[in-house]
Amino acid sequence: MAELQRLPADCTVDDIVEANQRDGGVIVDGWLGPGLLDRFNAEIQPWLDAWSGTDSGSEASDEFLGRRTRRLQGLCAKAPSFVEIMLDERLLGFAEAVVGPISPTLILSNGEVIDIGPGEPAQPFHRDDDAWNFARPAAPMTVNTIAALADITPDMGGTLVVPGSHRWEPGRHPGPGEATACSLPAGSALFFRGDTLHAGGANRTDRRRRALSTAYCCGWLRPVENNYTNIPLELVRTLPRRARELLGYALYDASAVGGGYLGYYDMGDPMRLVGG
Ligand SMILES: O=C(O)CCC(=O)C(=O)O
Repeated sequence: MAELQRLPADCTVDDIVEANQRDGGVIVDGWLGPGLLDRFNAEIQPWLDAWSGTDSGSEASDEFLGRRTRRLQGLCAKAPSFVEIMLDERLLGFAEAVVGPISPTLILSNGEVIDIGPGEPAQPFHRDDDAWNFARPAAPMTVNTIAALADITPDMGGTLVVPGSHRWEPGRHPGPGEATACSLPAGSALFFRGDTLHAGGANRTDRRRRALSTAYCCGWLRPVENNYTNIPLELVRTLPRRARELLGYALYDASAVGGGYLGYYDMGDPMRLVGG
């Protein structure tokens, strides 16, 4: 089985980019130090305790997210130390190097705690860029990191990665032995490109698998007008449903045409925020 390279915490952005060019992903051991990890874990705990189930407004999306998996978004609001994580220079340098050829700026695509519960099956293999499956860019549109918030072993749902799959033709599926399951001590992280096949692994243990995904995408992955800031929510709530959908308050579910899911409101259906 092909394994991913492991780099030390004091590695350079170039080391991360180079390993990604070759393998599609790399592990940075000790990416998040123990102090930051403790603070972040303490900040998210009440939110994890209050989690009320997987309910994104789409059955297909719920299946993909996992019904036994607690997920949190809106992390800048829920966990102040997330700001420190999203500003990490190794992460930003990696994102700029990978996405830079097709976008002069970045935008946070997703900051998400992914806490896989016992008995959760593995996700289907996917590429993060396939959320925008109609696009044909000359470089990946996204990069992602999966950081272990507590020790993660392969049998707990360690991320499955297919090394080299960023160079595969579309439609090729990994055969037996082509994927590797990440083993990540707390604080270590997988750094990978948006065109690399990966999946959350099956959790065959009685422990939860707690990880943080921090993903950046091209700054142009949005409409010309910022409908979310330009129109007050109180006004949006008074508009016809079709108008609310057209302003972006509908979950984008392109699973029927080979795409992904976009626009979650706190892992749920954004229409809930503006009147159901
Ligand atoms: O949790 C993981 O290890 C990967 C999750 C993932 O790829 C996803 O939810 O899209």
